[in-house]
Amino acid sequence: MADATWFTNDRFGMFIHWGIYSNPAGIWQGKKITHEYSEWLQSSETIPRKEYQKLAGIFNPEGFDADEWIREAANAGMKYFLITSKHHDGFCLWPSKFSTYNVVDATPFQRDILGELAAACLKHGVKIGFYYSHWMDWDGSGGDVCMGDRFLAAEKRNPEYVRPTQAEFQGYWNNKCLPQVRELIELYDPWFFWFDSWNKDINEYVTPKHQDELIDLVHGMSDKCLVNSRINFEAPSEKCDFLSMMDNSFPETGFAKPWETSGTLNHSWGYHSLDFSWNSTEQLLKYLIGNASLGGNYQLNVGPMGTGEFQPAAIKRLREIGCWMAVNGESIYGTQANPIGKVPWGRVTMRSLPDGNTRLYLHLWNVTPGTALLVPGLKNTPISATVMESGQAALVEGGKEGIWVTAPIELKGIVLPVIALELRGNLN
Ligand code: FHN
Repeated sequence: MADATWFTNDRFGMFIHWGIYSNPAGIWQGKKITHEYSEWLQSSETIPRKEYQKLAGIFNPEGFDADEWIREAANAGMKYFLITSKHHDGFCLWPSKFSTYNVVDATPFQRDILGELAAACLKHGVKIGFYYSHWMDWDGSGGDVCMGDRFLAAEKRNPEYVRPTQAEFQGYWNNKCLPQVRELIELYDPWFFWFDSWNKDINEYVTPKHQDELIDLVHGMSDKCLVNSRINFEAPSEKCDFLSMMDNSFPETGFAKPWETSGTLNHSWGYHSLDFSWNSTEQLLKYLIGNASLGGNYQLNVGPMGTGEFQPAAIKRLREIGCWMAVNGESIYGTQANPIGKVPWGRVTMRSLPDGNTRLYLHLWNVTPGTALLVPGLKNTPISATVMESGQAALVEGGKEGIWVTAPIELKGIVLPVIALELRGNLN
C-alpha cells in the first residue's frame, strides 16, 4: 500500500466527467436519453459504434482552458483533481499509443487535454488523479459492453455489443488496460487512480488476480500513486489504498481505511443539458462537512460542457463553496473525525494542537442563535470558543454533562457557522 496521509489531509477534490458525450449532452435525435447519466449515451441508445464514434469528429472544445479549470478547483478549496482519462465509451483524453480513439488522433481539437491539465495542476499545487474505466470499454477492444439492449431477446440485440469472451477480455486487459495505465503513469505521474465498478458483473471479468496485477503495476511504478476500492466495489483487494463509496452515498459511520464519497452537483456526471436538479451550495457543504466529521473525503463532480466551459450554475456553487472554505477551511483540512459521538445540533471535527491542547470545530447546523448548546461528556477545561467567520468570542463554560457553548445572536447572518472550541489537554 502507498502512503495515503496526503489524501486524508486534503479532504476535498474535484471530479470531472468529460468526453465526446458532452456535446450531445443527454439528447439524442431530439429526445432525452433513457439513461439518467449523459455519459451513458452510447449504451442507453445502443448507438452503433461507428455512429457514436463520429462524435469524436465534432469534439472541438475551443473554450477549454486547463488553467481556468484548475483555478476554479483551487479557489473552491479543492486540493486534488480527478478526471475521466477514459470512461466506458473507450475514448481517451490523451494521445495514447495504445488506441487511436483519442483526443489527438481522432478529433479536430488535437490537444493533449490530460497533459495541459497535469501542467496546470503542477502550477497551482493541485494533485492530479485519473479515473480509468478498467472493466468496461465499449469501443470493441474486448472490455465489457453492458449495453442498453442487454435484456432484449438475442435476435433484437445489437450484435456489436455481445459481451466479450474471457479470452477477448484478457486481450483487452493485456493490450489496452495495463499498457494505458502504465502510459498514464509514465506521462503524467498521477497521485492516484480511481477505477470503477458498481455491480456484480465485474466479477465475471476482473478476478482477484487481475485486481492485484493492476494494483501491483501502479504501486510498482510509483511510490505515491494510490488506488481506490471500486476496482472491485464488492471485494476490493487489501492492497487498495482508499475506499470509494457508491455514487452520492454518504455513510453514517467512518472506516479504518481512508475513504471518500464522490458526488454530483446535479444528477448526471457528464454534462446533461436537461438536468436541472442542482444541489444547493449549503447541501454540498453539508456533504463535505459530514464526511470530514467521520474522517472521510469528498470529491465533487463537474461535467463541463462540450465547449470546454463549466456551466454558470456549477461556477456559482464552486465559488460559494470557496468563500465558505476561505474562512472555515481549517475545520476541514487535516482534521480528525468527531471524537464525541453524534450531537443533535450539527457536526464536529477535531485537531490535536502542537501545545498538547485540542481544538474542536463545532459545525452549527441546527442551533438557534442566542441559545446554548452542549458538547457532551467532556471534562477538559475550556480555554476559548470563537466563531471562525467573524472572530467573535462565544460564551463557554464547563458543566456536569459537558461543556456549554452559547451561540452568539449574531450567527443569524452566517451560513453554516463554525465555532472553534479550544480545550486544555487532549481528549483521552
Ligand atoms: O457508470 C459510471 C458513471 O458513469 C460514473 O462514472 C460513476 C462515477 O462514480 N461511476 C459509474 C456508476 O457508478
